[in-house]
Amino acid sequence: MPRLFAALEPSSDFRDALSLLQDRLRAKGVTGRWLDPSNLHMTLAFIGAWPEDVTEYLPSIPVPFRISLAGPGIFPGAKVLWAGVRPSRELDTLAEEVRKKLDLAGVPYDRQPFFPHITLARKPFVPDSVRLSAVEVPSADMTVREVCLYKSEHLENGMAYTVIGRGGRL
Ligand code: 2AM
Repeated sequence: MPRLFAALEPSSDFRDALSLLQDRLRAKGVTGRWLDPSNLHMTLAFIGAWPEDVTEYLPSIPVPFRISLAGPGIFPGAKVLWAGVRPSRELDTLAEEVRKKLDLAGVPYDRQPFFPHITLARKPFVPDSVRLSAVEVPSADMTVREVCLYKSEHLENGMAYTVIGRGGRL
């Protein structure tokens, strides 16, 4: 059964900025299992193993809006190093709408509160001398036009996250 999640796909400029942020963190001595730039995404709802394609339940975005890259951080437990996405009302509303639609369709998802972030590395190690808040964040914005359905797969060389559907396009 595929492992599914709903997420935003970075534009190519946004992806380049994230990759540059990964480079800057590496240059400061931060290590970890870095996500390949092709795998970077911003999760709105994690569904997990589910037998059917749920693309038809993804909301469309009648009024596109902008999101901006923010500074890096680490969740308590230090398992994930992420790049923040500046919180906004539009983004919160979109995440709520995705989750509402999944609820209506009877599709289960992880109910952890939405915290907009893009995972850059798993199992990170940040040297004591590095203050994440002092790392220069490349400036990046993108327009959000669609919600993507992603499939998560274990491949020989690690995880791969692939877009398998796009909301509002049917
Ligand atoms: P994370 O990067 O912060 O771990 C695919 O696994 C995506 O779904 C990742 O962006 C991951 O967030 C997110 N996700 C959210 N809840 C998850 C869960 N319970 N298990 C695995 N991934 C989850």
